[in-house]
Amino acid sequence: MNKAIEALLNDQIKFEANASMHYLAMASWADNAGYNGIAEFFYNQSEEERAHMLKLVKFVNERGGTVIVPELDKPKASYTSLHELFADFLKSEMFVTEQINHVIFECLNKKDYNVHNFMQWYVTEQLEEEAVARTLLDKLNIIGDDKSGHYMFDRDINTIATAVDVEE
Ligand code: OFO
Repeated sequence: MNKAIEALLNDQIKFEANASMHYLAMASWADNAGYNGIAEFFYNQSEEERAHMLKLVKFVNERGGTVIVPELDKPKASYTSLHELFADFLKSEMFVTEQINHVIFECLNKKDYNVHNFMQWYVTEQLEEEAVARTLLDKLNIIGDDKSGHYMFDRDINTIATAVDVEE
């Protein structure tokens, strides 16, 4: 495997792992604050990001590359509002999308069509995840500070997220 591409895939392993820990911290904050639906959503997101990381780890190993298991950033532990929580979620997904686009760009530059092909799965996944994050933030913007709205958002979040995923 091209060394520059291998390094980019290792970076991506770190970004996915960071996202997993970031969402775990979000789940834990929500759980503690009594938002059980939001907690479940982020526990699941955290698992998904871990799966994305593992998929990359296995791919790099299969291709004869060397995986560097990364040191992770300490995630933010508390939030002042649901809006802040979901704005962070969208920001995190947009960052990952940007990084994936960068890997794809470099694959084309270096003519590594195998990795380019492998990364297409991530492109589709990011489209879905960004759409979910954007929809949830839109809903919160409609709800504003209304506490009963937050109650219903927490109750319905997993249904809303699944519906966006299915539409995609
Ligand atoms: Fe790894 O899918 Fe989003 O970030």
